[in-house]
Amino acid sequence: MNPMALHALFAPIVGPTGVLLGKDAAPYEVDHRRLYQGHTPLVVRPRTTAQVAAVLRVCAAHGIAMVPHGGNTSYCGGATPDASGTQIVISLERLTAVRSVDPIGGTLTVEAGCTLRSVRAAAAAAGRHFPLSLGSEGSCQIGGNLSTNAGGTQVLRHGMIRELVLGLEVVLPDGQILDQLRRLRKDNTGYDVKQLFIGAEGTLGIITAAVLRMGPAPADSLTALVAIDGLEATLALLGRIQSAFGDLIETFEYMPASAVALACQHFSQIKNPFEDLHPAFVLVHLPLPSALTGLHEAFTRFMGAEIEACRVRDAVVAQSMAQADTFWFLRENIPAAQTREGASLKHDVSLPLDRLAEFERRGQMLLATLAPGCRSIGYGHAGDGNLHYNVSPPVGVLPGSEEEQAFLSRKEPLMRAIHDLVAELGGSFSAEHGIGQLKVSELVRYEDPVALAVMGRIKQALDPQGLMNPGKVVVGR
Ligand code: 2HG
Ligand code: ZN
Repeated sequence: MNPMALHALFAPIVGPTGVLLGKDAAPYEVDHRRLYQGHTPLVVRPRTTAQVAAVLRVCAAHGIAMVPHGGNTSYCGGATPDASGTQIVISLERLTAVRSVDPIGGTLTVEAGCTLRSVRAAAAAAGRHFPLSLGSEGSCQIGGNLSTNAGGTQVLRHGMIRELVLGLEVVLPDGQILDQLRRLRKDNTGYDVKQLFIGAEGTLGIITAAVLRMGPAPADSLTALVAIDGLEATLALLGRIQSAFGDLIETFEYMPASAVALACQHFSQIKNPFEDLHPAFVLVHLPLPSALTGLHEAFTRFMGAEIEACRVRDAVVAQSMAQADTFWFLRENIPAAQTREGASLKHDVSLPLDRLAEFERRGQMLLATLAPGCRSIGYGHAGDGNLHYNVSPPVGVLPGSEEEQAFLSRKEPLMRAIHDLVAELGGSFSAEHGIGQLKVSELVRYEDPVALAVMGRIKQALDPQGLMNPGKVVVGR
């Protein structure tokens, strides 16, 4: 169907400002990593769940394929249409209401287009805390976070976003509204249907609103940067620090020297707070409840003993919010630093914790054989077993150069070797970034065939016409 015919179908539902054509649609046609350049005849921007439902009914009646679109921060092209020009984009950006806040029950009912930052601000305004933390919080939207089952830097304590959801509202491919916006901690009423849509990347329906769990707002917090020998020592520290401080440990992020050096190089405001560039660093964060006093002193004593016993090399506890922010700035800008450095190959892997160090060791050996001289920037959420095992070309390789092309040509064999190693060690090739269009063939290769068949049957049952985000996650099933 041509853009004007589509315009005539959808403008009456969402109004003239609710549809975008031509160059206005361009930002919705490319993913933020610029891996995929698609083409869409029309972007539809509903304002209400009823409008989303009406749009989906029209799509179902006319066989129009659609791509749900949030803040466009997918690492896997999950929200980008293909190049056929037949898939409309449905942007949730105008569904931005905070429908209700329940400070007693600790819940927040928000619409899909709210940015993560605005959700966290709404929780803070209610004297609570929404414990999902992502570097992209200013632009990513909660509907996208839910659709990809987002992780981030607080999974160790709070789990992936799935564990923060009590209720969901979803528009199904036929336009029916699934209303599961209950605010209940206990609700064993048959299959937990809403779970199907969390992490489905918009292939089964469009999430329009959610009931989220908020936690208590911390009275105080402690942020520290620890210098350490490497990943093995880091994981040993995790066990001891959890024994000492239990679930107070919210963030435990691993950064090898290669990652810190890159961040310092590309962001002049980042300074290594230690005199030396140690082999590795750990960012530790604990929100502190008001009734538990003396934790700062206990943490300082704990770290002193660790240094004394040569189990860690050094540690700095932030003395102010501003200093804590500098530690967070360092961690959160490693991906941006790697982008500024030029091309890189990303591997978003997770391993059982007792296999993580072996993965890193054997990964280095693979790299030395398959891509000699290349740099592994393997950092991330070590506390929950998720490493971003990203690879940059040798120092000095310029963006756009022949050397960079030679580096990129190693992508497939390197990825295969790394993902095979992950599979051998009982890990996942897609820890938190999802499948999108980037990792569909990896899913087919590594997922249990029975699980793939179940996914295919669910897809077929809910979206028999195959109109919801085609080409993503469960292609050809
Ligand atoms: C992070 O943890 C993000 O900073 C990005 O998940 C990771 O760029 C990446 O690979
Ligand atoms: Zn991450």
